Amino acid sequence: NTDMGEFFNATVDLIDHNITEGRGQKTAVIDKSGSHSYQALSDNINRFANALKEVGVQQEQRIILCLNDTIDFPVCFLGAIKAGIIPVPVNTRFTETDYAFILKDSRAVALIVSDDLLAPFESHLESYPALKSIIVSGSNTGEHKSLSDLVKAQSPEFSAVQTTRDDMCFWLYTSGTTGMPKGTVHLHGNLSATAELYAKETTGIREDDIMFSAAKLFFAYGLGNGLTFPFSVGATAILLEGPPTPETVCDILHEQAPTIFYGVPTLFAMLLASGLLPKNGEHNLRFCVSAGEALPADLLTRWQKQMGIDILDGIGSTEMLHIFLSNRPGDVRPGSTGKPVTGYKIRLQGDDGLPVPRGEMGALEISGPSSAVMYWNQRDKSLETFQGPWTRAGDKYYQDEEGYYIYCGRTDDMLKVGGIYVSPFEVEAALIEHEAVLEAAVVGKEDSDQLVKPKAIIVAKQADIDHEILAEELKQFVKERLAAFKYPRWIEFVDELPKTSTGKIQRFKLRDSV
Ligand code: 3SK
Repeated sequence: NTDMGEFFNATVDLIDHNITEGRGQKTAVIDKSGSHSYQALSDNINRFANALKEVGVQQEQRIILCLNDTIDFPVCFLGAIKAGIIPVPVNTRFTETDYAFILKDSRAVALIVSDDLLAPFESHLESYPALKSIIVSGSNTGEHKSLSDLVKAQSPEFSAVQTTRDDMCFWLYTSGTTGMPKGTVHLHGNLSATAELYAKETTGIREDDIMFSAAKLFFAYGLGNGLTFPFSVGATAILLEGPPTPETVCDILHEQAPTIFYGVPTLFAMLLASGLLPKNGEHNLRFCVSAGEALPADLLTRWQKQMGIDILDGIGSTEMLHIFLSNRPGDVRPGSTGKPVTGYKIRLQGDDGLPVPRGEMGALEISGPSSAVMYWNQRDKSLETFQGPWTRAGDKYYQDEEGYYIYCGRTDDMLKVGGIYVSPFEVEAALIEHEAVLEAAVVGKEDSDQLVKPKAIIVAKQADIDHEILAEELKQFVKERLAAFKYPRWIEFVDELPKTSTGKIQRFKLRDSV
């Protein structure tokens, strides 16, 4: 059988209908530089695809995108996909070590990077023979090629290469408890599956929506919210280049009048505390969406009261690409993650590997059409996570008597802080580097909004050291070494850490004590 499967290209699927259905002049993206129409977006996607060919990138080769949220992100991401080239968007806050690993692991042949994000790559550029082109977005390109010059010089015509739904399309790197990030391999059909089943069917997005995601496009959550979903219905995406703070987010809510806002619980809590939110009746929001960490019931009710609209809490994963379990408009149960998104199956597994009875806690597994196929170069980790049609999430849930799913924590030691994974081992390793620290353990502790943040338990080398001064010093010490959100918000000093007879820290005892 030589049947390769029907032609399907994710870029063609997301973009072309907007032109054929007469939305060429409609605004697709609003970013710091202004409004960009669907026609301009489509033309620049084609120009970028041509540019990649010109610099010698071949179909199925990988290119790294380390880009801020501006129009350049969708142009590069979708341009590469149209040419059958594999874009690998990476977290703009990864460390130099992470980038060095990703360049090596992916054998990327090109790096497309925002000018202000180039520095951590500079020392590695010579070390990777596979890396042939560095293309810089922004005006400070230095000795490198300028993205805008390269794109401008190309034709706006480009025919998509022959791909199918099952062709490799893009990768997203995700962090684990130990080791380096894992390249999660997604297929061409996966983006449209999340748009159809979650965004359209579950939440009811529309062509007249203006969508604003605080989560950046390099996260699976942000990629759906700010790119796949708006383009799938011909809506408008607002992109925020800098960090989402109460000030920057509220400016957008006041001035650009989005109809859907996608956030994470930590940000919703900060927005409520800021006093900057528009009043009920003074905003254009139809609803909000929350993911990344469980949304506490109290936070949801305070938001409903102040804003007069719902937050649809859901859970997704990089491996499943977007949300597979969610509350729905008109069916929101505070304190729960809702019910399975149509087209996805959920099961909860007990320690014996069998499904748990209703009401009992089990490890969450998902089966659905947007699942990644593997982690690149990581056979053992792939086998653990991708079990035939089922994908393991690493979360524990139970299902109540009415079928709603209630979050109970992680199956591993990972913490989700502001929607982003934090490995306690990484924070411990940073703490241990301080000359006054003998041993360190990091666990999750709930703050006053019931949102988990890291707490460190420290054994100091000197018993008589001033704990207050050392605690402040250690917080600063971690902030200087890791992404700032990973620093321990609380530090407790103890004489010794609870350990097993083999010397392993008994984290559950520390968790109980916090
Ligand atoms: O963290 C989540 O819940 C999430 C949601 C959508 C896509 C990706 C992720 C990790």
